[in-house]
Amino acid sequence: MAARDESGATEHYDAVVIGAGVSGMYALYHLRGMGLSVRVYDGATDVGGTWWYNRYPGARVDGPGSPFYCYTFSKELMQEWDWKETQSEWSEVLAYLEHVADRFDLRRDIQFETWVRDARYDEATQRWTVETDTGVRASCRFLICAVGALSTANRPDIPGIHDFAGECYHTGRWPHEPVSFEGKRVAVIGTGSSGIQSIPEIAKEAAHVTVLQRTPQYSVPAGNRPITPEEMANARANWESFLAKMNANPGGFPFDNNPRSALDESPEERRARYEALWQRGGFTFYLDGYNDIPIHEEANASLADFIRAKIREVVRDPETAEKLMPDYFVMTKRPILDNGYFEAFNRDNVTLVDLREDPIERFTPTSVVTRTTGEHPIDMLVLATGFDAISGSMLRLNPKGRGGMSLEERWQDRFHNHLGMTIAGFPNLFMIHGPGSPGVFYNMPLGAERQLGWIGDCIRHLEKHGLGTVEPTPDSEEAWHDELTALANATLFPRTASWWTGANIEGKPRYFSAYLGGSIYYQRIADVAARDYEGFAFEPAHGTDDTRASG
Ligand code: NA7
Repeated sequence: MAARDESGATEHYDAVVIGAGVSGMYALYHLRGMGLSVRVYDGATDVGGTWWYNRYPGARVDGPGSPFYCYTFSKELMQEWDWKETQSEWSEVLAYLEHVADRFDLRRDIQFETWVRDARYDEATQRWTVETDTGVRASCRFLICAVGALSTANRPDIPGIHDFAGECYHTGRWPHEPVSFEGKRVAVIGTGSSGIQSIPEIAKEAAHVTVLQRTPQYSVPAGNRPITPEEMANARANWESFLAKMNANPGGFPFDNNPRSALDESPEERRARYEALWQRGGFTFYLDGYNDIPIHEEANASLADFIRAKIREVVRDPETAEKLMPDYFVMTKRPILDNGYFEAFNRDNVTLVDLREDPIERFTPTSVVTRTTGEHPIDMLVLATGFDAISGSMLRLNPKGRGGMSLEERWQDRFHNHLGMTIAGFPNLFMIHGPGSPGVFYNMPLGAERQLGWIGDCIRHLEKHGLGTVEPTPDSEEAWHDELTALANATLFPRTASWWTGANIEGKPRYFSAYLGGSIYYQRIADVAARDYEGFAFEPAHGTDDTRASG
């Protein structure tokens, strides 16, 4: 049980975890296993985080997929869960996470429907105080921010949008009640993963779908298929060897990426390779291509040209096909998988509006009005407009560190951090999948486990040496920034406007904030720990902490 103060107004824990998604659930499991008292807060009614919110039609795992998008900490869990498809639907991932919550009795330490609205550090007590919208106040030594890299919805501010009187849904905040599209005229803004997954599904039912596209995208057939009992049996029987491969692979999946350069092969050989991968579909299309596609312009063009030719082949109307032609370096925006996206434009009930030549002027209560084609009457608006990604949820939490300094102030020009987990001036605060970490470039359940392994060891280090706090030095933050910038600048990623570079949110610092080193990252953080947490500053514990929970 947690300790309570005499008035009962503040609950005391060793650690508070904000967020009960994939990362927060594991944070609870791991820290509780270390004997810490832990409380998790989440605004939702149950576990799942991003999978709890993103239940729009067509929402599926759109990375390398099942059965390896999963926790690895429990071999028994792996042995008992049957994944149905390679690209699991949101409901399957959510069922898995609910099973994990049951299996490890997580819910008893999670307070749902509770939004953390403030987190403040107190230098005298070396503790954080967390305030929630339900009136619960908690104090803790360690604040674990598992707030999600893709959870703060980006809602476009378009004139008249609030006057629109029809139904309006953001894909990242999809209603839990069934949404019917039948007989309705639906406009979808956005053609990222969420738009591209949902448009073909909406088109099957709606009277008409108007796709409002700002940036045409590359997308590849998802290649979704059932996972056979033999595949599941193989994954179970060889779990250790899969795990070793996952830990060694740059993205955290058990694949051997093609190590060859696209420029080492002839155009015919390249086309043959791309064609075979296209027929198979799935995220490995991008990974198995060639190792220099995200690095070398010419290698990149070979894949971009191949996908553009595919779009021209699939889309029957040449004018629509041209509007759908992407023109950035392929893979430098989040690579997309689809189930019939380009095919949807061959339907009579789907229209494409190219916002680059025909921008939205305004909404009326019953329509969207664009500059050239004028009024498009609609009954429903779907905002597939993405997220204030990577840093947005930390800034929404806006913790206050030493001297009351807010994260908003600290991060005005850049997301200062060390190792993607810690921030100078914010002692004992740890981020999971925050800026500066591999985050969305890595298998996220596995990445969370590996970061929390490091955080747990760091907490043990404090305990062992009677230390009260840990935080990075500003110099180590600078060095980390230089390291991740050098990695990014060796690729084509920073040259494209994307949510990876903060370009989708007005006023956001514009730079590539993820650590692109893949598994090198885990070696780097292990090395820092092995060198007695080089780059970190510690404070001795202030006397006896009599508010420490009993565990
Ligand atoms: P994304 O990838 O950020 O896509 C958002 C889309 O919305 C993208 O096409 C944007 O165009 C478009 N957008 C955003 N704001 C506007 C405005 N104001 N007007 C027109 N179009 C706009 O988000 P997703 O939800 O699709 O995917 C995010 C991740 O979630 C993904 O990795 C999946 O794993 C799940 P832009 O490209 O910025 O020109």
